[in-house]
Amino acid sequence: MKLFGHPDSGHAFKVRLFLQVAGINHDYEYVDIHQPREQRSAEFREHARYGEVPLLIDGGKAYVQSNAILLYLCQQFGRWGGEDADTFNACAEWLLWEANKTGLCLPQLRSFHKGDADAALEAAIPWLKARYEHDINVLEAEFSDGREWIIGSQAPSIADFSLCGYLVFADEAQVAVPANVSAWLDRLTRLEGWQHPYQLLATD
Ligand SMILES: N[C@@H](CCC(=O)N[C@@H](CS)C(=O)NCC(=O)O)C(=O)O
Repeated sequence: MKLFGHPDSGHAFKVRLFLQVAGINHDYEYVDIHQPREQRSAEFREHARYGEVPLLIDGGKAYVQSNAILLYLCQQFGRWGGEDADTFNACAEWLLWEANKTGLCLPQLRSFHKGDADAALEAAIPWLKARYEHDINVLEAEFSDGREWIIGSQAPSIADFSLCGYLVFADEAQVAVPANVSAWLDRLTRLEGWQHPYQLLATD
């Protein structure tokens, strides 16, 4: 299989980190998402339905949308959330939560503070910060029972990989990470295969 990504993309990061930690053999291609779409490789343009990273090609088929790719992969391997229907559903719930909660405030706060967002975003910053505060407290409360991984399993699941996609950029988004979430992020960094997105998704 082959993954297309970019180091600025938390969406691509969650998929590549999963592939690395799970030890799934794959090729990786850097896509310069800061270039106009028509300048990206023909293979990428042909398969990336929405023109975005991540794109996964497996067995000649194209898979897009980071959380949908994670759901596909865990089912393929029957692990990391794909063990049984209940585990899969628990993961799916967290992936949908991520897309609509931390995934809908952290990337925007980060873009704003990095200076690569539209100036119009400034008016929404207090709203995005309030959203983040609410969402991170939900996550913090989840981990208050001392469990190591979000669905309570012995090993991380795709839900952990999804949730960390943009939380690893909390410093760039200029938001605080509370203690339980911070400890969980530290656990992720100790997994074999862990690398920061700027290394893991670099050009070479
Ligand atoms: N909902 C999508 C979001 C993907 C996305 O926004 N990708 C961005 C990078 S984070 C991208 O490729 N931007 C370049 C472009 O749209 O041309 C997912 O979960 O994969």
